[in-house]
Amino acid sequence: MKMPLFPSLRHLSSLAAVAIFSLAGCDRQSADKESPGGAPKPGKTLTVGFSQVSAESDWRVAESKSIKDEAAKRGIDLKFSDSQGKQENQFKAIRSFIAQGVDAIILAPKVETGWEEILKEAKQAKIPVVLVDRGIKVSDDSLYVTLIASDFVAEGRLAGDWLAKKTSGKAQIIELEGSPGAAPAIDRKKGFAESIAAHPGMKIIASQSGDFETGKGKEVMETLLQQHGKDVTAVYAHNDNMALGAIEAIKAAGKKPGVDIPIVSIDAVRAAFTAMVAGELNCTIECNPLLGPLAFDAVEKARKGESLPKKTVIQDRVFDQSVAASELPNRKY
Ligand code: GZL
Repeated sequence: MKMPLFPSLRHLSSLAAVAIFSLAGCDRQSADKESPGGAPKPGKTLTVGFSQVSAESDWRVAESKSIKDEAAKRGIDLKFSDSQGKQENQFKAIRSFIAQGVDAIILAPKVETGWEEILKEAKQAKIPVVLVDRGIKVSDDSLYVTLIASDFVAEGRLAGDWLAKKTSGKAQIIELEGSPGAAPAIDRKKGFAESIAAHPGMKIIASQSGDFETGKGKEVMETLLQQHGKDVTAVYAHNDNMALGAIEAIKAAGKKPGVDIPIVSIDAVRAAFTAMVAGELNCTIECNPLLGPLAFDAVEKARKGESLPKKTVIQDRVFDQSVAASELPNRKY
């Protein structure tokens, strides 16, 4: 409201009315946020903001669907924001959620770092933040309520252990890495390296990011085949989509993926099972994206002021060609 230099009685009374209303509003809002148990008012629809990385992979698409389906099932008003792979856009989305006064925020963080400031703003606004899928590095872990994610280091180790068995501990490996700075890329690299360190005959001869995307995975594999085509004997991809891109590149180079060059990847999306049935992919380590139910359980617990573990680790399984055909019909994503 624009106030004149010398306010009349009329202006002052309307100013007072605005002040009372907004205080009441603020009081009501903070009451909503801090009401005993924090439970939303009976009949009040819960509003939750979800900041998603992008739609870069089958895994990501499945995760978004799980969150949206679960919100619909619970009658929750979901504000969905796709950041097109840019952390800056995730900051913008979270600021918008705060301005809208959402009851909670679910965040799938693109990268591990840079979250202190924006999460302090959410904490200031008394809006609980639930992390799904990827972890972050912050000095104060009270800035988020809980993290629901797989153990990416373990996934990398499982991939390395499987490849060691498949190649009897002798392999010249091309590694297709996920997005730079993303927890799964950092930790899957770490776990795989730890596993193959036990096998002197296993060596990573080249490693480059394909950003978790099929197209980039293909491009990177094409380039690395030009440089290392004569030496490479196996491929490790941080996700199935990059492995599918690599399969295309290997075929274009006149070699048989899964036969001349065994491939192990991570996610266990349906397309990976189809590739294993076709003999073009050898093994995929599951990384379950169906996080919607757990995410909203955490939101509802946080709203009621119930304590939550700092991290809930999703259990993952290993699938190879021997089980691909029988498992394919059971795949939910
Ligand atoms: C894992 C997730 C990764 C998937 C990729 O939790 O962050 O990002 O493995 C996705 O497919 O792009």
